[in-house]
Amino acid sequence: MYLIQRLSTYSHHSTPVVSQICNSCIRSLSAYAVPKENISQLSSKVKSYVEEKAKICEPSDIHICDGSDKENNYLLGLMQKQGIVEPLPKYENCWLTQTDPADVARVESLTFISTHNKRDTIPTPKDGIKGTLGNWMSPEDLNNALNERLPGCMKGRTMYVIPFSMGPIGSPLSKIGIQLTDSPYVVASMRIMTRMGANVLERLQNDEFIKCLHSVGQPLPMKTQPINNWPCNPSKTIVAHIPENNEICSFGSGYGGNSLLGKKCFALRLGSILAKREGWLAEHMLILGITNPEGVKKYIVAAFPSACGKTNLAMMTPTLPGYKVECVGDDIAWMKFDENGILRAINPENGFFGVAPGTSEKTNPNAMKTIQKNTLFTNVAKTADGGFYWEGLEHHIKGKNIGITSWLGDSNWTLDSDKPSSHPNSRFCTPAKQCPIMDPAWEDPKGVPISAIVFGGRRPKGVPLVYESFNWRHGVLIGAALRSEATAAAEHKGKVIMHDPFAMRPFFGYNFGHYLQHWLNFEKKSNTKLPKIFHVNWFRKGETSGQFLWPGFGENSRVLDWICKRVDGQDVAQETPIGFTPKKGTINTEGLNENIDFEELFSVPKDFWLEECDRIRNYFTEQVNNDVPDEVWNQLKQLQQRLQQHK
Ligand code: GTP
Ligand code: SPV
Ligand code: MN
Repeated sequence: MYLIQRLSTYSHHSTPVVSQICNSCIRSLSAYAVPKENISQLSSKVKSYVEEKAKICEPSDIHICDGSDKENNYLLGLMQKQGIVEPLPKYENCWLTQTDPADVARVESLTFISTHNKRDTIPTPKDGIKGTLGNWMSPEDLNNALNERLPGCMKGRTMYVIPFSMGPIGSPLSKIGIQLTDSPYVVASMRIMTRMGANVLERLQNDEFIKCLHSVGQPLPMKTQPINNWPCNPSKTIVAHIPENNEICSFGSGYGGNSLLGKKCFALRLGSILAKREGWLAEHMLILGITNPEGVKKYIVAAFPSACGKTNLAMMTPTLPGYKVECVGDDIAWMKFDENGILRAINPENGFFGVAPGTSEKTNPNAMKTIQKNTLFTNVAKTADGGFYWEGLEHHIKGKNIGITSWLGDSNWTLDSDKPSSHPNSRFCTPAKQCPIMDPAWEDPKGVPISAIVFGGRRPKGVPLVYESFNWRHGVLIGAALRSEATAAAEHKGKVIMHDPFAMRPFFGYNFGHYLQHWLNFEKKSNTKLPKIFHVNWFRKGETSGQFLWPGFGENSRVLDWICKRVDGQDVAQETPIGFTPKKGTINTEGLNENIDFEELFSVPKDFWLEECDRIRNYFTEQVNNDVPDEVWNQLKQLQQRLQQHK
């Protein structure tokens, strides 16, 4: 039994307790949002999901979101009153939120996947080794964990029902979810990041959907004052996935990938499971289109770990004269081979949840244009004249006498302060359609045809700017062996080089060994035109200088150009033990104003790479153990042999 708030106002009920959601209640509760008539006609499946969870969580109110402007304005106004957001009057409809500093990033250690068979979810690590390829929980333990947390967790709060589509509504590649949440911030964010509202329910009819439950885990009245008016429950946080039920339950965090459940939980973790089952790929990849001066266009996907440059590359302004880059997506790609054997990709998202620090007119002018309106900023600093500020925007304030309040509320923050103005994982949440270089086909239900797959990470040493795999199998090894310097996007500390296979380590929905086999299997299918596979590294530093050897950002167009030439089969590559690198002089340097040490940038140091092989072998042995496919071992052995034979 659960209450529907303000029951006194609903005089048609004879008792204050209802055991079913009454359509007329729903209509009244959403009155300000002017719901379309059909919103109150929840399908029986949605209705029973909402009823089941409301019974447990005991919200005092239920609000079916229709996705309208009116509803959004109402929610923003409500949050302003509650001190959750404040307007940034320098721009149009832009808002700033500061979270509790204990809730600022994804929590990988508290993210679980629950299946009956543990090995379906994670490989069994070698004896005595702690697994790092995901966390498994038994259904019993998860049941206990949720029973300890969920009952009454929404008391005093409104439960919002968010119908959303990952992918363009109606695309054969799209999927629908229903997220229940007690956070209006999550509603406003989901409205930007997904296609959300009444038209999704219309499309859903009585079909199945992904069930997403989210609570900040702080029923009212709270026992202690929330910090920054940001309710959360870090000591009880859990982000749980139950693939068998197509279900996600997230408790205790209101931030990013922990709470916007369409993104990592649905589109990647459950998505990768559906993809394996149905023969497609759900990947942590950006999607871009690049057109050369002759007007030839190619689409490329690229997997880099969190905070390693996907948003930057996806929206880049090429410095190469005559080239054009257009954006399809900046974080997630759903890809499927079509009936002609062409790999086609859609971006399941509708917005960008981008890293703010480092974003500027110089590094990403298109992102700067995108975020001038209808954008939610979280954990960035603000200027006294109602603007945003973060590391990388120093030129906005230098020489001006503008006060800055840091994300932690220090209103005397200056460039000399010893703490950064913004959290390193602070983000903007902004509608994709506002990006001035969205690709004309970014919402094409068929998806865009992919010519190349690129892996990359932050590798200060040893890894060249770009190299190409010898074939698909070797490319799978390159993805599996991906390593990168830790960033602030999760709870990791320090600059250690971590293994992050396929940039998916935090996002695998099932056993990584089985995932590798899934990738390898595409080679065996007849009639698939397999894209070429590459590895890039914008972050190599000079052995003596300690400075980046490559200017990056818009200059990365020169690397994309080389990749396109290889896709066309041009003779611009030379063989090295690790793959093909550019022949001398084949990276187009037209208009490049910097002196680049190409010798060092492309060197393949033998000792470094032999050590890298050892690390990868150890990693596979310790972490993936019996689930490493033979072909991956074979590829690693061949790499090592090529290195040993190399002078
Ligand atoms: P998630 O949203 O967490 O998945 O991250 P992302 O991969 O989209 O990362 P993003 O593009 O936001 O990049 C984050 C950081 O990488 C910023 O600090 C950028 O300044 C830096 N960065 C991006 N591209 C380059 C580059 O080409 N060179 C260098 N040196 N830094 C870069
Ligand atoms: C990432 O960490 O890869 C992100 C940010 O894209 S979050 O949505 O918080 O996962
Ligand atoms: Mn990401």
